[in-house]
Amino acid sequence: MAPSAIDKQIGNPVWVDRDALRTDFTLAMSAMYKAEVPLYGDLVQIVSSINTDLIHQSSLDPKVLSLRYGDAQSARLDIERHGAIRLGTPHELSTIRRLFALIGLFPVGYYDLSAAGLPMHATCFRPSTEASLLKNPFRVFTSVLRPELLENQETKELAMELLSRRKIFSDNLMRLLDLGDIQGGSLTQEQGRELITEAIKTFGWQSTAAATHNEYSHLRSEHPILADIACFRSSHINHLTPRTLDINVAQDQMKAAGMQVKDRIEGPPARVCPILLRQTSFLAIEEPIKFIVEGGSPLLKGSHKARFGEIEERGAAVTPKGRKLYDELLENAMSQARAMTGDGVDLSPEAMDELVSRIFLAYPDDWDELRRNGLIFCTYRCTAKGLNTQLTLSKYNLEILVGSGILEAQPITYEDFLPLSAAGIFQSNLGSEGSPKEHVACPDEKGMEEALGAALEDSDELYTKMQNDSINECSSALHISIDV
Ligand code: OOG
Ligand code: NI
Repeated sequence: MAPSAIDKQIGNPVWVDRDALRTDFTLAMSAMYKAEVPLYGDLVQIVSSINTDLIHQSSLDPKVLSLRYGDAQSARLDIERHGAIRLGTPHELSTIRRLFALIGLFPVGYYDLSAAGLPMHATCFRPSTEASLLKNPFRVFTSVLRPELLENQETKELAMELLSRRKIFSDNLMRLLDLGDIQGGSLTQEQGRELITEAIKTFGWQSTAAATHNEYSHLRSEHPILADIACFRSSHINHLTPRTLDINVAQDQMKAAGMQVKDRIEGPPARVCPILLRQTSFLAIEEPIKFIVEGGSPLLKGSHKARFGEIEERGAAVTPKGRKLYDELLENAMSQARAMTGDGVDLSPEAMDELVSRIFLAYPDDWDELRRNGLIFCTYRCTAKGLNTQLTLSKYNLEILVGSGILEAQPITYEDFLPLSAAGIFQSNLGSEGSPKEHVACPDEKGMEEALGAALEDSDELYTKMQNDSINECSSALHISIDV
């Protein structure tokens, strides 16, 4: 029963829907980013016009359209798919976890960035149920500094000192998080509105650094990412990412619009049946900032590069078997590239694209084949024919049901990130694009969970659950059991 005004008066507050709150949050972030980084607004326009053209392309069979673009027509295609922040301390990370939980985002997956030479690791805060993803799939790639990976003791101490001094969450935000805890993870409409206003302050740009120019330069010389993480008063969102339905066309149009674009599209090559995700971006722009000066004003003028605009094309979620094949082929391409060039020399972006495409010919590119080989996750639903067919046995094999048109399969959209692509995106914005140099990987998933104050969810388990739930629903609707 819908809660009434009387309920509110007698102390039964009406809780705001978390998915709706996430949409308000996404829209507020988008408006803020477009206002602060006008080039990003141009990017959104490019993507949106390409998407509209593709969706309305009358020559495409609706079935092909739906297999290829999945949920694109039902989900909010015009809303951003993700953003990214870089945090400095366990306290910042656990506070972000509390904040994101209130808008239905939960930490899923572990991304080790040490293998790419970055002193950080990351998780993806995202909706974890199908219903919630359908309402708004916005997620946040959240990385956090691992000071133990910094080699220089002095730099490490400086970074820790700067981070311990900064306060990226307002008192009002902290109060709302406490309220959320007391209220069992829910907020009222009014509290939700306030939460968004306060959260936007955490993710907005603060052009006056919280460090001197000397301190900034010191951290930058150890690692450019360190200056970005430790020298500012907010945890500025460093990009937002809309979903494009054709990233190659979008990349060309970005170049034509005069944007400085990343060398290569990250991820798998272009395919008939897209898998995982492909990403590209316009590179971080140089923005004016001011440094504090010891002893007070005046401030010293300078500049900083952090914020960029990214786009992504999403395909099907692959199973662990499909992922293994993806990783093997990518590794194969990279080792061939290394063998073809000398030390410190990279293949041209075009030659690398060509090499990757050739090696990926070994990855099946047909929906049925991908599914039958157990390379992708799918949801299943009964067709009209299926619902009207008299099934005589009590048990059927899934493949037979699909083959005879009783059930149809729909690839599940990939909702996560790729560590190598993420590293490529980081590097392109730090001015060190090229094939990633080899580093010794030292993942610390447990350390991440301790800092979070929560366990990480496993994305494969979430996809498997979506797949199994759909099979169970078909089973009930047809009154049969289904053998997988
Ligand atoms: C995050 C880079 C990774 C992605 O989509 O993989 C990323 C960052 O630069 O902080 O955004
Ligand atoms: Ni990104």
